[in-house]
Amino acid sequence: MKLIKDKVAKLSFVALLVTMTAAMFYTPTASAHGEKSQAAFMRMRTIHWFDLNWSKEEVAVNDTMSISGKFHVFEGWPETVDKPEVSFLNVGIPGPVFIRAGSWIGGQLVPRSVSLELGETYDFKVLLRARRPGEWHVHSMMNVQGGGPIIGPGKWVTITGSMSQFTNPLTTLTGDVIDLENYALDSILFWSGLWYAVGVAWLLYWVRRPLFIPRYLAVTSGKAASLISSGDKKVGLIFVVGTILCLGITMGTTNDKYPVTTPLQAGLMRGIKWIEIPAATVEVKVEDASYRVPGRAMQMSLVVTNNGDSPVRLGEFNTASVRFLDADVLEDESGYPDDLLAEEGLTVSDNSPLAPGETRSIEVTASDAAWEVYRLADLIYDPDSRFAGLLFFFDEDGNRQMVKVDAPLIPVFI
Ligand SMILES: [Cu+2]
Repeated sequence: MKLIKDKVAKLSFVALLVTMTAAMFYTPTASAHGEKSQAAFMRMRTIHWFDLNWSKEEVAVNDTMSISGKFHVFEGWPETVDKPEVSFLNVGIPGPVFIRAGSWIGGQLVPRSVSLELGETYDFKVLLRARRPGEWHVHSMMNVQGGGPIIGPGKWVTITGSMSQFTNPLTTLTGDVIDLENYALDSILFWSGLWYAVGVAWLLYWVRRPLFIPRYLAVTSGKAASLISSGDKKVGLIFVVGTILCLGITMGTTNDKYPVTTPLQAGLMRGIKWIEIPAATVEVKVEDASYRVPGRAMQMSLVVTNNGDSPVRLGEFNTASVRFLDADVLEDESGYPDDLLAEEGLTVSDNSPLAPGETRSIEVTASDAAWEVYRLADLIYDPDSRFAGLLFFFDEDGNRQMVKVDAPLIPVFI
């Protein structure tokens, strides 16, 4: 009876091991990245991405495309998220379907982390080279240490061709031309395989013993020492000595083979140039703001003062990459992703040009299914329900002014 139980326990353990191993190798194709499940306040109150441009919608393997635009680092950065003192400009794509050929902030190459200033606006560009054919959702993204990845808008991009054609040639500092795509792949496979085999052998050696309950009983009855025989100690020693010998010998041969190596470069770049934006001459005060759950609409009561010298109209409200436009003032011609664009989503009670010197109270409604689809409405269940975003005002000549809003949001359920 005991024997059978032991057998069952061992078999279950092996089955578990096999399942876990299989799970590690099971990588289903992911087409999106859970951008909708990122907390709404993270998307609304940290990095505001705007003027985004994806240079291509279809690109062949080995060809390049770029994502460029601007991002505003919000002053009202949430207390619960670390400040963007160590940030890395990235892209959100499902695995290495592109390689990043270069990224720039304020015209400066940023292969490393950068320090960003709250309240400033930066322009950026990421150059990508297509690697794996398919249809992929391509986002801009900022990785913030202590804050996680802050995702920007995503657009579907198709990569055509065949992955076998992909090459990633590179000249090393010692003058060798290598293809990074398969450089030293044999060594990588060999070492991964070797340590995997050693690990499995070690596990199997111990798994064939009585498992948890018998061991537990032996330990509690003070016979723990009897669980490890002198044979076990010898085997353990062979593993230790073997591992050290193997490392020592191969380290020598590897050093001979690659005499010059430099560590991966990782430092922090400060003093990244932001865009000098003249202070906005339009002043906006949020009197109150509410979100009507049944109507999927956010309503703001604003007091707008035009301190400039030309009449302005409100054209856009941008929050968490969703753009609500007043079609009378602004039409999108940049090919912005449809699901993030509410072309007629912005309704203004009186959007006639606001004359210089004039102050007006307006009711602004931003309504679109995106509130629910992009799960921004979840904001109302936060302990600190605040919304934030960018308002864009335009004068007759199309000059744009950006005004930030940041205010509590009160939900209305009826
Ligand atoms: Cu996505």
